[in-house]
Amino acid sequence: MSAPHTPAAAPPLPAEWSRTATTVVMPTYNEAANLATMAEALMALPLEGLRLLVVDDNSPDGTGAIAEQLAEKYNEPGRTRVGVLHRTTKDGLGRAYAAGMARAVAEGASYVLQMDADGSHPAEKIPELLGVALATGADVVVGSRYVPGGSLSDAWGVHRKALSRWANAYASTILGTRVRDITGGFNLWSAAALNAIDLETVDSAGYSFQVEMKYRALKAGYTVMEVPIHFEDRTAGESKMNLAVQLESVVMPWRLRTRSARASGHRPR
Ligand SMILES: Nc1nc2c(ncn2[C@@H]2O[C@H](COP(=O)(O)OP(=O)(O)OP(=O)(O)O)[C@@H](O)[C@H]2O)c(=O)[nH]1
Ligand SMILES: [Mg+2]
Repeated sequence: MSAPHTPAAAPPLPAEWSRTATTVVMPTYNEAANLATMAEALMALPLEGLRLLVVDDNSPDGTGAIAEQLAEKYNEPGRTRVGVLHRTTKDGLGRAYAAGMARAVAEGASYVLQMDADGSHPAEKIPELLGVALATGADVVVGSRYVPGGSLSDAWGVHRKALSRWANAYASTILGTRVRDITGGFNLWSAAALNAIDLETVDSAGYSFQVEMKYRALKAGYTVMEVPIHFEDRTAGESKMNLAVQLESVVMPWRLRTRSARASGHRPR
């Protein structure tokens, strides 16, 4: 007798698409409680070409060593599925992403996906993001909390939700973009877009990286598509958000706007 058939939540991608070289770049700082679960969810996806690159800033809780153990667990001779980029000091999420994305492209990724290590971003949405990129030719696909169908964790109170919405509207308005989730951190990039953005010159050390990257992509003429996601509260561990990175996020949209106006020879609006 054959095993009962459980329908998949979503149809798989065509086999050829599932082999696309896609690297998930995951910055970590003290994510020992979360990393193994994240890796397991990613490695179980029906995406043959998927790799994980952990970018660890010498986490005191031993996340870097856990990442090495995961590499040992999932890598096979001739097939690297998990890589680790060790950096010496905590240098901000933006810097970790820029280094990891550059490494991923140098190692041959056609697409790079940014993803937090804390369980906030839904791994099961990755095939859809990749499918949208491949089907439409879009070079940037945003996993979006703020398009219809997108949502925020119910664990977030009214104030936190309002602050997140406000921060998003703030950056979008100053920069005059129509991206609904410009602050979001679950985004897929083509290697071509990353090359055009020139990661080495990205200014943001912290969370404003998300805004700066999308703005640079738009300015370079790339289309940004948005796919709805549900954003969960972090599963375990502590937030790394602090006043310095929040201030950078307040100032950065103005800086980007001024710089862009100067480059095009116009006075800032
Ligand atoms: N390598 C590296 N990773 C970082 C740094 N700061 C944050 N991260 C990672 O970036 C991701 C997002 O950071 P979070 O602290 O979750 O920030 P957040 O999502 O805005 O805040 P909460 O989810 O509320 O905790 C996580 O995977 C962090 O471990 C850093 O300086 N270096
Ligand atoms: Mg988080």
